[in-house]
Amino acid sequence: MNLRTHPLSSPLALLLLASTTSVAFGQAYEVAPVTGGGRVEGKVTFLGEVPIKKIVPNKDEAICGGPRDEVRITVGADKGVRDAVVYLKQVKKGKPWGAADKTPLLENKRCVFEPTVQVMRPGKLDVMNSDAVLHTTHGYYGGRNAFNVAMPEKDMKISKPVLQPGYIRVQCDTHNWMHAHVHVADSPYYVLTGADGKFSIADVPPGTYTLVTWQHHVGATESQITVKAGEAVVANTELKKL
Ligand SMILES: [Cu+2]
Repeated sequence: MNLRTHPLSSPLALLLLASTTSVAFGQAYEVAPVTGGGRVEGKVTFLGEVPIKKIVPNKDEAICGGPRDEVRITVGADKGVRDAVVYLKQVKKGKPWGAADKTPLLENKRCVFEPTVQVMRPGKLDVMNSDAVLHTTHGYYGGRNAFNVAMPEKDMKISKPVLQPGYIRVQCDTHNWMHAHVHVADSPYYVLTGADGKFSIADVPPGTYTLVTWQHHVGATESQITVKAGEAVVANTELKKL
């Protein structure tokens, strides 16, 4: 398999790429019967030393806590990477989105975003403040606003429409160490890796695809895969931080 790290894997380049591709390839996904669907499965690993960032809260310490180390890549005992976004790029037609789950939630909790990484279909995103301090949840598609929600009260919840596929970088404008990552999918062919780093994407129409593995510290890693009717193709990805 031809595995390569995308040359535009710096965060800025990735943002530019995400915003331009979603404009250039903005056609809506079409649900169509899948004949002889196959599966893509594999494991995302990181073998290097886990990168750490020192977090030093400088306000609201009673709720936000004190200085601490934050891992930039969540790696399990078997080197599996949790919360990598794995998806097939720009699939034009295929399986239905499936039954709608509950509205996705982005929670501000003890001055950390939960979840830190999520993938959602286009739709509503609930933003919630679970702390008795002001949080200002600000999402960007590249340099453009996706949403900007100031929530001064505990238990406030505000629903925002998030309709454009692409990557949204989220920060808190009140607490500069708070970051989250929301991917708005352009097709149902996506998944978030579990704690063991494994993933599986089912009902893929036979064909050749670009498989993208995105992790917020590493960026995007792409590989070409070919799915044959009724078969599973194994696509393991080892993340490399350039
Ligand atoms: Cu905040």
